[in-house]
Amino acid sequence: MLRSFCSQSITQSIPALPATPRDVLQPKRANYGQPLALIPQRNDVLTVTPWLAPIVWERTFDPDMIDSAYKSLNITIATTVFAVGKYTQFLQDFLETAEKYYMSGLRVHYYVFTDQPREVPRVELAAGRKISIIQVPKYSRWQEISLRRMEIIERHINETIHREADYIFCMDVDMKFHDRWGPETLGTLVGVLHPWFYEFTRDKFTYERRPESTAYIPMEEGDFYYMAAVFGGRVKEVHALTKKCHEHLDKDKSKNLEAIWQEESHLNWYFLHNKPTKVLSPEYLWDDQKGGLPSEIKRKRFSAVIKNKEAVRENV
Ligand code: UD2
Repeated sequence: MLRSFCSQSITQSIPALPATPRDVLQPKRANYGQPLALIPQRNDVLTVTPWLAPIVWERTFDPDMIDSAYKSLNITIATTVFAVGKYTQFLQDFLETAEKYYMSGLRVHYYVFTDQPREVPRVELAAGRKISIIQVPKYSRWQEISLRRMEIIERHINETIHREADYIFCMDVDMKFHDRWGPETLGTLVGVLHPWFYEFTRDKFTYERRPESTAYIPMEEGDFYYMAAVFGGRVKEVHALTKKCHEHLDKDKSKNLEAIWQEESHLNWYFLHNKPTKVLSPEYLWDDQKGGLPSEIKRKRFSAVIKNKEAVRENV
């Protein structure tokens, strides 16, 4: 049934791009501050994982140098966002703030998945940026709407995105950008630390704990608790991620199982077994319900807005 979705693309098309942008950065600026081998940029937070992936916090990168290196790469960043049912009300703020802060100066192709294409607001886009609207069904439970994103993204990457973009970020819609979110976030496979769990030890993480589930993580395993409101990477890697999570979601469903945090539980399983090559700090995924920022969070770049769950969800 899902194969028959109407795929409606608006605005002009951008030419197909090489699938593999260079990994070696060539900044155009030479006059940046020297990195000093004996002086860490941050001594209050972990800035590299045990598998040597950077954890991106304010002051761990030079934004001007990063911008000048990425602007010459001519890359396109696909950005998927689902707005089904009453969640269309979040699109305007999401898109308007993204145009202000998200990947400024780079090519961004938003893919808005919705059951109500007419409700997608017309937002003025900067040069090189475009929106495609893809119609999807509305499932009756919010959990189903949320978890089905994996299979829909998998299919859409297969059908079009693999030709249209180099990198992809998949994002929740009930969110707003507040500050720079730039190409320092790009990597082969990217996860984000959950703002409610980054201070905790692994036994406190809300991983799926039932061994019958494909998302099962034993108490003595786990690196971080990643939030499913954002994940990304090279298109091919994110395709592999969504495919595996979709397979696992289906396997569980056939046993009448739904993981405790739906696709977020499966994402955490995936990142445990396929380590992200870059991890974003909670600067990149804050939750407004947490209130003020603790001292380690120097900038709130993107955050979940406070919403009345009973009012916006299909079921409670
Ligand atoms: C939490 C996570 C979310 C995801 C989910 C797991 C937060 C802030 N977010 O989300 O990342 O892991 O749990 O199930 O903790 N959506 C619709 N229409 C609906 C329902 C959902 O479009 O009726 C889409 C929309 O893009 C939304 C996303 O699914 O942003 C996640 O749903 P949610 O935001 O209601 O779930 P929430 O906040 O509990």
